[in-house]
This record gives sequence, structure tokens and C-alpha cells, in this order.
Amino acid sequence: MPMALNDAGPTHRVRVDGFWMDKTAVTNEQFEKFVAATGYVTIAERMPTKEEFPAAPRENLVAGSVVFAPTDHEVPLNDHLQWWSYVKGANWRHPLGPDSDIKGKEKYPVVHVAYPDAEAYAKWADKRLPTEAEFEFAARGGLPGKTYVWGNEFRPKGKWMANTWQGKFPVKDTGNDGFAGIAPVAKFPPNGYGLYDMAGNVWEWCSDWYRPDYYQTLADKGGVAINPQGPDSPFDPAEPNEKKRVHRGGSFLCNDQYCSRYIVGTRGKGEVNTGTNHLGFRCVKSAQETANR
Ligand SMILES: [Ca+2]
Ligand SMILES: [Cu+2]
Repeated sequence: MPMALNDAGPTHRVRVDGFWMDKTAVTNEQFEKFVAATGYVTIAERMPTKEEFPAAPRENLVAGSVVFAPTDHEVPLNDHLQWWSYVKGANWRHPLGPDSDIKGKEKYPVVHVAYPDAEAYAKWADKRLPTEAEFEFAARGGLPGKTYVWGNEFRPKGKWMANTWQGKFPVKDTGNDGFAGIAPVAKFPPNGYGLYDMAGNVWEWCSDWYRPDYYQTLADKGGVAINPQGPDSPFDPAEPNEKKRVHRGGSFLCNDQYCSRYIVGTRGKGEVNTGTNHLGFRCVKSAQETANR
């Protein structure tokens, strides 16, 4: 399946200590509470500076974020810039750009959150972001070794289990699963641990730095990795100057033609200061920490 396997192996054994996880991705309504309480301004809402982006032309130094737009014709799938673009004025309150808003979308996952934004929210909520190992353990919901977070069949008895893309990518999402584009949280069945949307809808930030060879490193050590926290530093050979952290879960754009990373165990990645309209997050809390209060 496309993009599913290149960095997801080798299989290795991991143990994680007990933790609690949010049942859903953080919603617009929840993020609004955080912003109202703290006055926090997300990275997408801040004016980028010449110091931060010395190579960028001055006219591009405008607050905004990265937005998906379908193409009007079939395109080769080797150039993602055909469907992703930087949109001035796009941010969590305006997910598709300045003319869009989140009225009536209180229960949708908040998007256009960069890693520091997600971290700030987690800190405010007295929680933290999951490690990649925690995310995968939670996503599997007690079903080790299965292809999807719900089992081995994509549509058991014909039922849609996650919000993904149907139709020709990236031209038209036919929305056969009930949603063309993003969906409110918890519209599909929860996994075995009662967690919603652990695959599809929006990608979610994990706290690990991204390296494609991290699992090889763990496998080479042998034995069981206890609470792995990710590599010490980020490295993506495709974009060696970008500092990336792990994304997990896949999104409403995932499909069997281009990117099938709704498959559990597969990995995503993203530059830490970059949000998009298919990237959100949820928080966790260590069981030990919860018990101590
Ligand atoms: Ca869909
Ligand atoms: Cu995908």
C-alpha cells in the first residue's frame, strides 16, 4: 500500500507504562477555551520574520498556513505542491483561508496547530502529548498485529470505520464514508480502548523527533524497548534541514492510491512549526501522575 511501509519497520517489541488518553482529538471548542484563558496566539496567526526565514521573499512573510485544495484535473502523484499551498490568513479559526470560519464546527478537530501550539495546549490542560509508542499502543486498542485499529478488514460487513478519502485523489473526494473532507470527532466507532478516530480524519502530533531509521535502531538493540521517547534529534533525508516530529493516524485525505497511512503502525512526519488543515492532536497523561493527585 502506498507510503505505508518505507519507515514503519522493522517490527520490534515495545512496552509502555500505563497512561490515559483523550477519547478524541482536541476540538475547536476545547481549543477556544484554552485561547480564551491564556490569550495564546498560534504560530499560523503570527507574522513570520526575516530572521526566521532568511531565504523567503519579503512578500511571502505573511501569517498563514498550509491548506489542501483538490485539483481540477488528474495529476501525477509525485508532486504534492499541486494540492498543498500556503494560504495567507489560514489558521485554526479560518481553516480554509480568511473567508472560512468555524461557526457550527465546535466538535471538529482543531487544525493548523503547529507542534509548539499543541504543546502549549497540553501544558495548560495539565497533560502532555503522546509518544509515538504510546500513540500506537493506544491506536491498536488491544488488537496486536492487525492491519487497522479495528481489525484486518477495511470495511467489516460493509461498514466504514474511519474518515478517509474515496474517489480519484486529489481531484474529487466522493465522501462515500459520509464525509468529503474533515468530519466532527467521534462520528465513527471507537476502538477497543474507547478511543475515537485513531485512524483517519486528522493526523495527530506525537512528541518523538522523526527519523526514518528509528525502528531499525530499536530492533538492532534487541529485547523490549521500554517507554521509547524517539531519537535524540530529528533527521529526514528528504528534507535534511527541517526539524520534524512524528505524526500518526492518517487523515481524511488518506486513500489507497497515494497515501494509505490509516493503516495502524505507519508513520507520518512534519516540520514542527508547520500546521495544515488535516493535522491536529490529542493529549495523554501518565497513570502514575494521575494516581498521585
Ligand atoms: Ca471521507
Ligand atoms: Cu495519508
